[in-house]
Amino acid sequence: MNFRATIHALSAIAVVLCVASASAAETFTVGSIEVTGPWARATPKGASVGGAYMTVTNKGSEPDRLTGGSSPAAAKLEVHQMSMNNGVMSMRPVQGGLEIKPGQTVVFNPSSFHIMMVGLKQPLTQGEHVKATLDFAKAGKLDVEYVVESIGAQGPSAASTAPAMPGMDHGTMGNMGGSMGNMNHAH
Ligand SMILES: [Cu+2]
Repeated sequence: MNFRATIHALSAIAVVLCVASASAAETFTVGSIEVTGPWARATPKGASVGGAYMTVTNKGSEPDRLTGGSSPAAAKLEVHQMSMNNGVMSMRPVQGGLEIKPGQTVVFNPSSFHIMMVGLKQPLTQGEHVKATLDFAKAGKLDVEYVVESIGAQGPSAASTAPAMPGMDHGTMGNMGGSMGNMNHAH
């Protein structure tokens, strides 16, 4: 094998590796609902809540709603939305669940919709997998597994290219009853 052939062989390997990591996101399906690439953020010691994210697609012809869920790792799972009010980032539960229209894809990420794991039984540790069951009004229950990424992660490690959003780290919420800096948590 001459030098040029070796280079070609190496770049071919690099391409294969890229494709492999990009398609590593796991997909979970129930009825017309497809959940791709679930991930969660590691939490600091003592945190009572953690954020979990994913992409949800409704491949059916009727609307569905994600109403919440459960996990052995937390007391309950709620659907939350981040929003900016008068320059202050706050979050609130999505009342009645989040509607996912036919053909619609909703991306849950640290700056908009997220699954809030409320009442964490232990900190979420980077690298671990957290089992959870999501409740869809129409499609029913879907078992998924969240891969825990670093505390400041903006996405799953295969796609962590989202811009950083300072001041919005779930970790800063700490205990919901305690000081939350500029984070409001509407109930
Ligand atoms: Cu939240």
